[in-house]
Amino acid sequence: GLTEQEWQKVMDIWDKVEPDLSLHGQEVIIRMFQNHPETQERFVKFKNLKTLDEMKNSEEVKKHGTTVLSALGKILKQKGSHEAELAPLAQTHANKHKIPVKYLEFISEIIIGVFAEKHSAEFGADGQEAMRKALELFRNDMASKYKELGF
Ligand code: 89R
Repeated sequence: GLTEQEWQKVMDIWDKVEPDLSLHGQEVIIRMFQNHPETQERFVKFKNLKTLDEMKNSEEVKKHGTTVLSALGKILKQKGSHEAELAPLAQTHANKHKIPVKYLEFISEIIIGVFAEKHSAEFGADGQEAMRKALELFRNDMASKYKELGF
């Protein structure tokens, strides 16, 4: 797990991100599609987006980015006691969307990269390390749920 101090660092960065979730979310989703095109294939609603411009102009991408980051924010705020949040998410991402843990690794690094770029002053090496640990915990617990679900 994380120390109270590490959770505090995670919450500090989240305070910076939260006022503009849609901008951060849009950036995360687009970068995930650009760096790992196989992730885009999982989205019926985004398969048709071909160019970077199409992605940037898509209100749906923005909306989904907000959905993803608000869900992630809710999870992080539980500081590891996220069973109630993770169960339904693992269910849909394993059974319905078929998202391997490997993809969760991709998006974790992208999230850290985007936040670090946008908030370099507040998000130093120790903050990044704390966020990395929090996202690792999230992934490990998702992986256990995936296993229970036979995915
Ligand atoms: C949240 C990662 C990821 C992460 C959600 C997160 C409800 C593919 C988070 C639901 C939430 C909330 C929803 C909506 C959702 O057609 O509308 O559980 N994701 C939906 O369905 C990822 C990654 C991929 C991925 C999909 C697809 C849908 C979906 C497809 C359906 C969209 C539709 C990257 C590994 C926050 C907790 C490829 C994470 F934390 F990892 F960033 N999703 N999802 N997601 Fe999610």
